[in-house]
Amino acid sequence: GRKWTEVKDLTEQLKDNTVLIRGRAQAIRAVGKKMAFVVVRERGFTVQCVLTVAQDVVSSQMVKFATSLSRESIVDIEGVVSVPSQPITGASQQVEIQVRKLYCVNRAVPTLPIIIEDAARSEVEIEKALEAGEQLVRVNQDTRLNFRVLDMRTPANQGIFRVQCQVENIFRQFLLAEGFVGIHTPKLIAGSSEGGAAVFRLDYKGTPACLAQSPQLHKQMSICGDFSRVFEIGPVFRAEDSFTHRHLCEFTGLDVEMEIKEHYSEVMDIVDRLFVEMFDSLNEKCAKELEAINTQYPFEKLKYLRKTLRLTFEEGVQMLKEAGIEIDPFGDLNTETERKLGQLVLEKYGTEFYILHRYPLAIRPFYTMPSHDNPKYSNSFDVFIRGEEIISGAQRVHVPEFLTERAQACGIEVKTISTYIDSFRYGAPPHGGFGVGLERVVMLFCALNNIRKTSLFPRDPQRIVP
Ligand code: ATP
Ligand code: AMO
Repeated sequence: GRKWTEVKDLTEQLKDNTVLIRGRAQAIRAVGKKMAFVVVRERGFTVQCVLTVAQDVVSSQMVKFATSLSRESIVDIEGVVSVPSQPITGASQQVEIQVRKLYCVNRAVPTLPIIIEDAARSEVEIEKALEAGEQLVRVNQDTRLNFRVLDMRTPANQGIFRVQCQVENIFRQFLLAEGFVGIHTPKLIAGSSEGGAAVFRLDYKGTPACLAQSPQLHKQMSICGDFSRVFEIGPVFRAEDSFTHRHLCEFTGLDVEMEIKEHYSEVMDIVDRLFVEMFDSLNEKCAKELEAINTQYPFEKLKYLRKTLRLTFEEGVQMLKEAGIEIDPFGDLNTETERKLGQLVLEKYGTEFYILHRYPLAIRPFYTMPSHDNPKYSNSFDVFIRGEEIISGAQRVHVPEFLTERAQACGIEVKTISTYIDSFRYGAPPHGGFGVGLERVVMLFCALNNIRKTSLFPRDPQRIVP
């Protein structure tokens, strides 16, 4: 086979070398009849290719052919790397290719619903361009999602989904190294796993069933089956009614469940070490991807401490109170008070990543363990990035009689979860765990304003295509 060079690897070191690349014709520009420029993009990186009519090297037909290419067509280009005297503005790579051969591998249609160059610009750039009277089609979120295959091609999106992959990778590698076992639990289940209304109901060969709202029940049952420490990466379904910037109807859950010896802080210790390692690794290994995201959606690097800050819910309520915001000390935070508390924590402790624990029992799911010293509180926690929740976790009730009582008190139809409750009758160790929303981690690490940006093909209350 022939030797191919990746666009991202085209640097000055290759000056005067002949290279062969494959990519998309992102932009095509003719200069008279004797010259043409084709910007070729491969996975978010771009290089300017130059065709100049010269005897025995480039014919005028070839220049004409180049200018007839439709944007986004796949092209193979062979040429010589050169270093222009002036910096290049329209491409990521600072070298050019003097084209010798050009093949069109496959054509795109001539009119596209999204022009990648325009879709890749930041809001600030778009404003400037429009002011300067440039012709530009501003693409809104819905158009982007309707034509996601095109939208995905922007450098920022190429970055986002590589960052997402790394989050998942670190999650897995870290937990494997800590002795956790990866499992897969069923997504078709008999009853709702979290209680509440946000469940997709379906017909399971004549029996009513649900799509799993979390792996909660089965990850706990795996602990009863002696897999002392488990994790799962899988789909989670929530029939959310509200159309918000951070709720999807299908998302990817990163779940953990583990035996605990003495205290639910053992679970928070895992969160702490896992996420510090994850953020370090993202900053180091995904520097290029983060830069690409930052170019389109400018954001400040996440501020986090080497040892994650832990505050009790009571302390949080107190901090809000001191800032003049009175909330019910046994009620839940809402989006606004969560954000406000995030701000206060940042001002006081200099971190945008922290754990809030010992939540009021009344606002937690039925399987949550009450605090032994005060049953109005619970051995539970939420974790926040930039004032928004990314994780919920807790110690669980492991005594079947008490679990039944708690389920009833929370209005759960006990018979739909009887096999779950029964699994605690054969001897169950104390345990706890947590669930992370993958899309939320990426959204908030990069300070993006909408969870749809971090879901490849988002499902929300109004969207089930593409
Ligand atoms: P999350 O908390 O992120 O929604 P969850 O599954 O735990 O995940 P809920 O328990 O439904 O979700 O919501 C927790 C908080 O999020 C609520 O206290 C509520 O204030 C806030 N929230 C949920 N939906 C909305 C919404 N549509 N608009 C504003 N705030 C919302
Ligand atoms: P919870 O319901 O809080 O907890 O969900 C865990 C995490 O999942 C994410 N998340 C969502 N992401 C996108 N769209 C949604 N609609 C959505 N809902 C939740 C959030 C949230 O923190 N079984 C427990 C976890 C446990 O205790 O182990 C649970 O499901 O990031």
